[in-house]
Amino acid sequence: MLGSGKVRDLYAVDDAHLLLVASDRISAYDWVLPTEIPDKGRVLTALSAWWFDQLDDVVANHLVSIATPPVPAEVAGRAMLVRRLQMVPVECVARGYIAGSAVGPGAAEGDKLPEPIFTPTTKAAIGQHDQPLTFDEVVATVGADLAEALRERTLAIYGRAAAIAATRGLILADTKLEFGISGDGSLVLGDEVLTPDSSRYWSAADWKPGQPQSSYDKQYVRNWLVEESGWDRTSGSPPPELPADVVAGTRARYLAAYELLTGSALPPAPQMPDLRRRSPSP
Ligand code: Q0Z
Repeated sequence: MLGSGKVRDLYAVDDAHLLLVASDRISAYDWVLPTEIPDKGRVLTALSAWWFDQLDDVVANHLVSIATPPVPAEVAGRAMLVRRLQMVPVECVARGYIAGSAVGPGAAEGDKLPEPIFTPTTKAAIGQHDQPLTFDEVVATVGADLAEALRERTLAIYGRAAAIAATRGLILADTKLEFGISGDGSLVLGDEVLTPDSSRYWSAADWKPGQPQSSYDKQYVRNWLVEESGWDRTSGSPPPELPADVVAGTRARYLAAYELLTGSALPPAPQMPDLRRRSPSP
């Protein structure tokens, strides 16, 4: 294995390719919960692939294919075969609404910004939090030309994605993107994109400016953890197992996000080919 995040794992395939595997693990309040959400990895993988396709006239991307058998059945449908890039060490965030960040005077959580803004951050190690970067700090890190290109591409992607989400009744409040540089020096969109784990989607019908909004998927699990489970998140002790109904409710929300955006049901998991020898045909 080349690396792992809280809920994803990265494997080397060859000099030019990697396998990015989305697990069914879920994180909340900086913990990986002890209970998996069935199909979450396939939802995030299929949704990323759908967005790469939607955006392919805006930006090139690293996706080669969704790996199907002969990769092991356990990862089929949740592994992306990707081009190996030189990753840019900046998390590129675009936001069109105020959420989960410091709020200035005259603005409140949930408000729409006058125009979308680029709010880059550091790429923190596991267990650390990403720290905000000024645009000048991005320039100092990657140079002025690349910094300008990151800002311009990030806002172009956000603009297109938010417009698509709006046609499905969803507000894309913000999104976090990662870019890399390909062999020919061009800027390529990498990682997972526009999933509920990297983006805040809100129901447009339920949006009320000036207050915190319910994020599409994890709010449900967060609410259970804090309001019903008896767990004290300031205690330092790990969160409890999720009960079956909370697993089912969380899974349903991930699937609903996929279905709302793409207009289709999540395809069934790829099946392993049956390699047993057939009886000779007549
Ligand atoms: C992505 C990450 C994960 C841990 C490296 N196309 C690419 N080329 C080179 N490197 C990467 C990619 Cl996507 C790359 N990460 C993020 C993913 C586990 C870290 F699954 N790190």
